[in-house]
Amino acid sequence: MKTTTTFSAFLCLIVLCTWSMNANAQQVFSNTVPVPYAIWGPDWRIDIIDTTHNFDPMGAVTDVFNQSDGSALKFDLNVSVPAYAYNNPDSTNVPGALTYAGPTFIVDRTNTAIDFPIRNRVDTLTTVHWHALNLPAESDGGPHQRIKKDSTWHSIFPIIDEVQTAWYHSHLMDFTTDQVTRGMAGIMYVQEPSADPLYSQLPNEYGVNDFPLNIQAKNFVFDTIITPADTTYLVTAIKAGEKPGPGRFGMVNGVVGGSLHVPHSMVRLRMLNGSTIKILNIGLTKDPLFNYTSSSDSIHFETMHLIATGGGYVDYPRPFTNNLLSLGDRREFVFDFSQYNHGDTVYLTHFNNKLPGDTKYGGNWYSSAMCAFVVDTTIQPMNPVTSLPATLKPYDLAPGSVFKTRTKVLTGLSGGGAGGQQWLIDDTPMIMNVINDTVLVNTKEEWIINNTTAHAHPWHIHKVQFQVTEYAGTLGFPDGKGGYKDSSGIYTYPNLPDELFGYKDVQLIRDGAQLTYVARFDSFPSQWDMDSLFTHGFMYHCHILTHEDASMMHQFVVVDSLVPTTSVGEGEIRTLTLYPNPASNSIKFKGDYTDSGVLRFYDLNGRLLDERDIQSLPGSTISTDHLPRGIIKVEYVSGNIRFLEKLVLQ
Ligand SMILES: [Cu+2]
Repeated sequence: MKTTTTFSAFLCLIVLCTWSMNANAQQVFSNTVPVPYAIWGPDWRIDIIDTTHNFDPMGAVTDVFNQSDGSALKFDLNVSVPAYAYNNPDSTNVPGALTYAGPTFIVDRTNTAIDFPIRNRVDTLTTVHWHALNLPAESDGGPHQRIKKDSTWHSIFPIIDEVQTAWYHSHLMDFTTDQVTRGMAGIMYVQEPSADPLYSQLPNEYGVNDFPLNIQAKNFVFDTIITPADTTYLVTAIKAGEKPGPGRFGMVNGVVGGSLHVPHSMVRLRMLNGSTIKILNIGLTKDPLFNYTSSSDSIHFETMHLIATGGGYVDYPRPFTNNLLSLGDRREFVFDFSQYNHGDTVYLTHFNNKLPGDTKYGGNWYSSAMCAFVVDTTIQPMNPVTSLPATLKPYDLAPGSVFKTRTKVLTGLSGGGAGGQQWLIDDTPMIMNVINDTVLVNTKEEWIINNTTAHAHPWHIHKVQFQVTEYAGTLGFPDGKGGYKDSSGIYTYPNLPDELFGYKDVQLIRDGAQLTYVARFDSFPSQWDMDSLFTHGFMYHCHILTHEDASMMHQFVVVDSLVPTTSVGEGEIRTLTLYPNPASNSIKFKGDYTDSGVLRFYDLNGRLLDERDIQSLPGSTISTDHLPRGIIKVEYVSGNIRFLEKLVLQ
């Protein structure tokens, strides 16, 4: 696939000379931005597979950039490299196989449990975490829900979240960087066409005027130069985890230099920053900004309208030019392409990706445009949207008084962890069997996150959508010219800059700044109440994946009223594990929890199937002959403590 000839190398050298005055050089957009196939259900199966992927199948990367010594390097990305994909090869209605990342799940809100059987076909442990969703901790797909090779994990939960764009990705302890970087990520739409009055007023035709954009900045590990005179690098592997860096190659849905054809009307762009490390400053421009060289240059950004943050609709379509997109965060924009002519191009640009004062993220940027949108009047949405509603959804702080306030301090140590740095919360690392916080279900809490490090961290918490009530310190947000406004102060609700507004599960906390938010830790529909259990933790962590892997992560449990918070020892946990699973005629338990209690079996709707008194579960053999085949729930109540596990009976 590598087709560089002496002649084209010569041309490259000419181009190189032409562009050597600038940090960035010409990029063409000859690839097609893939629109991941959508799965509407009811067949939600996915397989995690090893695959190979070409990030530049048409050879769009033709440009060069200067090294500090003035010489130039050319990267050849037009090769297949190892990757992971979430695929669904057994489904008959899949139009094309993915070679990278995952399909888009389009899920209606429902109080009925959905079963996502996830089969691990790769030669490593992994997990699949549903980022942004409020679900039972046992279905969350965090570090505890590991899926072994050749086994299937059933993640079962109702979709009770607000209409929003969520996503799913690997969350394996210590290895999230590697697995997400190599493709373990996909997007999920939560929608409610039957009850959401905004559904029909906003672009909603998948792949026509409604697009998922998994925006990533990647680094690649290259071979050494074949011959110095050739100045050509070859891609041999994607392993940003080992030398993560800022990610020089910007891409959308797994291709660099891609074009996406859009209709001559309003289009909904659901942006996810799925990068490993880099915080993006995203905007739409008519110019691809190749010649940008100075922070005093003024860049014209087109105006988009923000309709939703990570947790759902905002109050009204808020005009934005460029905007800060933190790692793991999602933003939905609507942009009006009817102002252009057929064939016109608008670029999705990530501008000068460094944060102010952070010299580590400086340097020459390989390309500024992540993809090109090409207006195509032959694309005809069934129901083209020509104007936006004046208002979207009322926004107020979550009801109720604050039940408890917690303070977390982001800290770091030099000399350990990934990249020579250990990142911590409250000076302590993530330990799998230590619960750091116990939250009483159905309460509202206030969390204060104080970043004492010299690095910005995008704070992320599972299960809940939070609302910023105060931010003190330096806040970096786009200035409309392509850089950042860099403002210091105390911002208090309701007088928040747009950057801090809305339901969020990710918020960037700049170095030295302090974030305060409120969130409700609510329960699930009645048949799921029993799942609020202290044995399954939810995570909160920095979403810079290398920081997460370097231990800037802790866990909390949400307990119900049967478990007084005073009796749950934060920092201690005893285990009880059911095996085998799947099982047929009987099950056993192992672990160090030997207290007497009551063992119950339920079906997935919460109907009691069987109940018996137990003296000590470890060592007992429990017959399951009389129970229905399929998935059932096994509950063990002992004093104020409950264990819960799903069991597959074959
Ligand atoms: Cu961090």
